[in-house]
Amino acid sequence: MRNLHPTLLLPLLTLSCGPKDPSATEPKGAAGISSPEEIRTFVEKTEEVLGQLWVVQENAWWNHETDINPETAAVAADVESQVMAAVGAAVAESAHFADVKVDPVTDRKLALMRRSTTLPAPDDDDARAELAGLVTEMPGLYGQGQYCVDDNCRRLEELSDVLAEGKDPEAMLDAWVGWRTVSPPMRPLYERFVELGNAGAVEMGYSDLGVLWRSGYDMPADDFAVEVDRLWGQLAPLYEQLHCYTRAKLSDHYGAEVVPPQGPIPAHMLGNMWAQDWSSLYPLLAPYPDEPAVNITSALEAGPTSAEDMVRYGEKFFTDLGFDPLPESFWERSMLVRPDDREVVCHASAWDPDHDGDLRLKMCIRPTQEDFFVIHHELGHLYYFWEYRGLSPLFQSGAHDGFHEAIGDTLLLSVTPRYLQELGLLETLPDPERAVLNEQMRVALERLAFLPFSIVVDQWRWKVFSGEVTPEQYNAAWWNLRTKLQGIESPVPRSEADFDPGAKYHIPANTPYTRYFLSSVLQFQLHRGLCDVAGFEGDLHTCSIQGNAAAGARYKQMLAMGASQPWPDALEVVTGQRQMDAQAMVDYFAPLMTWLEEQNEGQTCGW
Ligand code: X8Z
Ligand code: ZN
Repeated sequence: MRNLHPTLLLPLLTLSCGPKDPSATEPKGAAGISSPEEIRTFVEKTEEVLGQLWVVQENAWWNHETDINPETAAVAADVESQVMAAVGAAVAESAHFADVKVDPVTDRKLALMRRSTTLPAPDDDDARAELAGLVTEMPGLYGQGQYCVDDNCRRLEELSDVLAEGKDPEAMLDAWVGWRTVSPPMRPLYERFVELGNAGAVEMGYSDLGVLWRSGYDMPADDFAVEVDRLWGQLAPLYEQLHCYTRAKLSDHYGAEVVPPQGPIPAHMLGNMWAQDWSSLYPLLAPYPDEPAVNITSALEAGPTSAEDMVRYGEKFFTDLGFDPLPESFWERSMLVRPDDREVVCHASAWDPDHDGDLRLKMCIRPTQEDFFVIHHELGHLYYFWEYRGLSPLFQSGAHDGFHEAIGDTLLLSVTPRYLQELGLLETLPDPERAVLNEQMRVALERLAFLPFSIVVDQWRWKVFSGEVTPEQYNAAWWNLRTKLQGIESPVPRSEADFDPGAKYHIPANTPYTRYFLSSVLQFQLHRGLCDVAGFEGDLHTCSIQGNAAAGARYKQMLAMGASQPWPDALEVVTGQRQMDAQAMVDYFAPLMTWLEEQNEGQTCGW
C-alpha cells in the first residue's frame, strides 16, 4: 500500500506548485509555463502530487471515521488543509494557460483538476485551517449524535427503527424531533463553512460553491440546473400519484387528525427519518397485501447471517456477472460492524485508500433487507474503484458522480424474488399475476419516493451558497423546499433555533446530493441498456440480468473508463444514448402508474 506521512508532502507541493512567497516578484503562474508541452508536463507532475495527497487524505479520513477522537480529527483536518492548498495552487496556476490549445488528454485532465474538489479554501493558511477544522468537526458531531431522555440515550439507528415500525405516532414524533436535537450545534459551524467555502470558490473563478458543484458535468453550470429540472419534469407526475395514494392510505390507517387527507403529509409518518425512503410502509400500501411480502429480513435474522455473510451475498451477484472476487485485504481491513470501544461514523461508505485496489467498506451492518440492498449499493462503488484502478489519478473517478451512485443500484433492479429464493432467503414466491404490482410498489417506495428529496438537499444548498437563502432563513427555506417538492411538512413548528438540514448526513459531511437524483434516473436507463445487451425482450420491469456474462462484460467496459472521457461517452457504451433520460424509469413503472391512477380516481391529488 502506498502511504506517505503528511510531513513528506510539503516539499512535494513546493516542487510542483511554484513559489508561495507573496513577496516574490515573479507573478504566480508565470513560472514560464506557456507551451503545450510545458503544460502537459505541469499537469503530469501536478497529477502525481495530487494522487499522492489523495492517498494520504483518504487514509486520514478512514482513520478518523472509524475512530472519532481529537487526534484522528487533527490529522484529518491537517491533511485536508494540505489538499485544499495543493488543489488551489494547481487551479490558480492552470488559469494562466486556460486559452492555450493542448492535447486532448491534457485538456481533459485540466478540466478534471478544476472540478476535483467540492471544498475549495481561500489562499490563506488560517482560513484553510479553519475550514478544514469545520469539515472535520461537523461529521464528527453527526456521527456521535444521540438523543437522550434522562439516562436513556438512543442513536440514529434506534430512532429510525421507531419510525419504521410505525406503531405509535407519538413515539414516532418523539424520535423524529429527538434526532433533530443533534444538529443545532452545527448551525454556526455551517454558517462559517459557507463563508469560507464560497470565498475559496470565488478565488477559483466560480461565483459561489454551488456553481463549482454544478460545473462537474461536462456542461455549463446553468445548463446543468436546467437538465435537473427537465428530468424531474419527466418524473414528477409519477411521484404525485404515489404521494396521493400514500396519503389516503395513511389517513385511513392513522386517522385524519394524524394524517390529514389533503395537503402535505406530516414528515414523521413516512417510516424514515428524512421521509426519503418509504419502504417500511409496504405492508400498508401493497396492492395485494395478503400475498407474501418480499422481505428477507426475518430469513437473514434467522440465518443467523453475519455481516461478512451479508457482504458475501452482494459479492456473489457481482462475481456471477464476471467480476473478480473482492481482494483478501478487503476482508481484513473493512469495518463491517459497529465497534463498541470507540465512536465511528456509521453512515455506509466505500473506500479505496491507496487508489490501487485497497477496497474497504465502512458500515454498521445489521441483518436486514435494507442493509442487504445498501451493501449492493456500496459494492457498486467498490467495483467501480476496482475496474478503473489502473487509470491515472485524475481519471480514477466516476464518469460523473451520479454514475458512481448508480452502479450497484442498477444491479439491484435484477435482484428478483426468484433470485432471493435461489439464495434461500425467500420461502414462497408470490402469485405471479399479483407479484408484478406488489414488486412495483416495493421498488417505487424505495426509488420513486426518493426523487424529490434527492433534489431538495442541493436546491437548498445551491440557494444557501448563492446567498439567496441567508442564515436567518436556513430552516424556513429547508421546509419550504421540502413542502414544495416532497409534499411533506414538519409535524411540529420549527424555528431558526433549529438546523434541520444538519440532521441529514450529507450536509455536515459536505457531500453533494444531486448525484443521487441523477443516479435514480441512470439506474433505469442503464438497466434497460444492460437488458438489451443481454438480449432480453419484453417489459422492462420483468428483466433481470443476474448471471448474464455479456451484460457483465459491457458494464465492466463502462466502469473501466472511469472519468477518462466525458460522461456521454460512458453512457453510450451501455445504453447507446448520450443524454440522461428518465423515460426508462417511466416505462418501468407503467403498470403501477395505471393502477395508482385507478386507485386515486375521485381524489384531489397534490398538496
Ligand atoms: O449515502 C448514501 C450511501 C452512501 S453513498 C449509503 N445514500 C444516500 C443516503 O443514504 O441518503 C444511498 C442512497 C441515498
Ligand atoms: Zn453511494
